[in-house]
Amino acid sequence: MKKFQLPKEISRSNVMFFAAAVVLFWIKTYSAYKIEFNLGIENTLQQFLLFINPISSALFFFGLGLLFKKRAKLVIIIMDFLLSFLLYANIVYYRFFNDFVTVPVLMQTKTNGGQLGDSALSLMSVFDIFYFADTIILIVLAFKVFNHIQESTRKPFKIVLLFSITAFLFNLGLAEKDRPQLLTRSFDRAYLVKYLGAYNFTIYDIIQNIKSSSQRALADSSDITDVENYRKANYAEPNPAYFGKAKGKNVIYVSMESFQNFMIGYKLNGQEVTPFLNSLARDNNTFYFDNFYHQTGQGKTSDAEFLMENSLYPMAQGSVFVNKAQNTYHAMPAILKGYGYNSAVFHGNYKTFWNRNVMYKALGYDQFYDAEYYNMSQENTKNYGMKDKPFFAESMPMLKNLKQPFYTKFITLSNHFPFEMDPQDTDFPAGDFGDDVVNQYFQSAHYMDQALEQFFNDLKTSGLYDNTIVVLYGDHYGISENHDDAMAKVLGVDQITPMQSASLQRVPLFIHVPGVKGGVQHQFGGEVDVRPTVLHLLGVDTKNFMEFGSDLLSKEHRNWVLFRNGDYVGQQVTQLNEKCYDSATGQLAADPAQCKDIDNKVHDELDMSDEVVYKDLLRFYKPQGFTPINPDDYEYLGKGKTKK
Ligand code: GP9
Ligand code: MN
Repeated sequence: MKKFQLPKEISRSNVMFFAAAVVLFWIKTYSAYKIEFNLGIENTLQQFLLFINPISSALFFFGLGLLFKKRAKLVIIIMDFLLSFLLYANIVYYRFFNDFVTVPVLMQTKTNGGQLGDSALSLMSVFDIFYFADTIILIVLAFKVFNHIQESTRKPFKIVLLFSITAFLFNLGLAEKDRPQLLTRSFDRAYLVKYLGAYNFTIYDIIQNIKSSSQRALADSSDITDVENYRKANYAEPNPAYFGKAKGKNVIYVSMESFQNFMIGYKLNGQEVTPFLNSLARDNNTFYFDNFYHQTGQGKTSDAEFLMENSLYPMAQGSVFVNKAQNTYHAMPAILKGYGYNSAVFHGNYKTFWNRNVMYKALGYDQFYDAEYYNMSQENTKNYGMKDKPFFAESMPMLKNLKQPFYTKFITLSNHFPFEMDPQDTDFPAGDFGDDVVNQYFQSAHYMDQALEQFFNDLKTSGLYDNTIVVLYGDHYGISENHDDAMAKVLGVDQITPMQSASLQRVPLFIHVPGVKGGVQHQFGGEVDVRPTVLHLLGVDTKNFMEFGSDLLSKEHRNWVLFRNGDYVGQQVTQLNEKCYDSATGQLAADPAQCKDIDNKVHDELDMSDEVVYKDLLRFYKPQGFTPINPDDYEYLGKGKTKK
């Protein structure tokens, strides 16, 4: 029988072999996405992007083979094997961690093999050979079909490179359309994989890590001295009336998603939107701060968390949770560990969002109850995850089981842009301001308010209430400047002036301390100031910590608050977009030089904080009495999972 043989032009063609490799690899990768990963595809565009995203990397890496003549097929096979290996490593890692392999994971010295250790084998199956099927087929093809050496001298690499770049830009363009600032905000690895693919994600991750470690490498221990001096000069003594008044009590933080201060006391057609929080603002044992501002940047919720727990500023671009999770921190959970506290976060979204599962280890959180611990049914979830009512209800038994004293954080979600509610979840009328986003905000804020009331009631029933201080804060604005027209109607003004715009960055802060007389507080402050305030209430001396906040209850509290963009609001003067305003009148200040003094401090402070974060300076500093934590000691495996 005559052996099957392709025409010679084909059998020796590197390009045909290359094309076969691209197609096989593409199909394999797409199947792996569908079989192995839960990427939360929400619409046809995302489905399409998932389908096309392997193309650019396949073209590029296999295209490298076309730089060679005789060895082209061999190089393509090697590339195919390496990329398949990377994909498979992600698959095995994902089966256990629901996450993707990153450079830091690989670099971790302790139990490696991507932290999986012995259990890696148990996560593999013989059928996984499928993920190398294309490599095997290519080897067979190279021997049996494309078994002639190419003789022509043509090297079509440049054309393939052009195709690869075009495919990538097309992919990225569509992805940015669906998820703006995908690369700069980089909130979730799963998103990057969904939109750009597993291979492009790895490249992105490598670039990010090189950038980050080069900044870090240039620093040394003398860099911390300036910060130390600045800190000493700006330290505000605790107020003896409050210092230690909540000593030994449990601590609960509640991040109120996108909740702005204008809502407090606001009535829509005569009806209070947030009656529970309004009552809290009048409560005897609650400090309610009504000139309190968010200071977040692109890292949104995670930036707020960072500010509250480290009293450092987030980054000007990107998210510190995502980009600087390998740094050393002296964060609240770690500090309080030294006082016998046990710490946990509760959040009804998946743990990789904002890189929380990595960052929380650096902060020293003992436990992270993420989506895996909740019933994420259709009915219970909306947008990013759990609706607030089932979230708090399901969290309660877990909270009650915690060893006391505890330090915990609850991150709500329902009041998130675009504030859409399922009809059965709201009995509150929408606004009528000619803007859906603004109109719906009243309904979702009302729902969150009800959920918080339920949570407080549950705390009372559980007996925890009297022994717990509760800190509630709005994480950042919810309504952006794009909705100023509607907001002018909401506030009953002609138009939103720059001063009003700044004032809309106020988020409420409540600190409920059992047995301590609170009251409405008008001092100016921001998220950076919460940590010293709370630590002082708990009787913890903060003098030796590298932090930038100033205790809101201290008699020495500085009465101004800066924004991440360098603007600030003060009691006398306010500087916005390089213009100086009189804070009382909202008019431009008669003498702009009045703004200079605080302006200098704002820039010094942001620069110092950036030094600490970019150069990872806390690794050179050990506060007196503080026992550093080791992130490798923490593991959030998820419900019911134990490490072998
Ligand atoms: C998601 C939640 C919302 O887990 O924190 O994120 P945001 O977009 O507000 O940062
Ligand atoms: Mn948020």
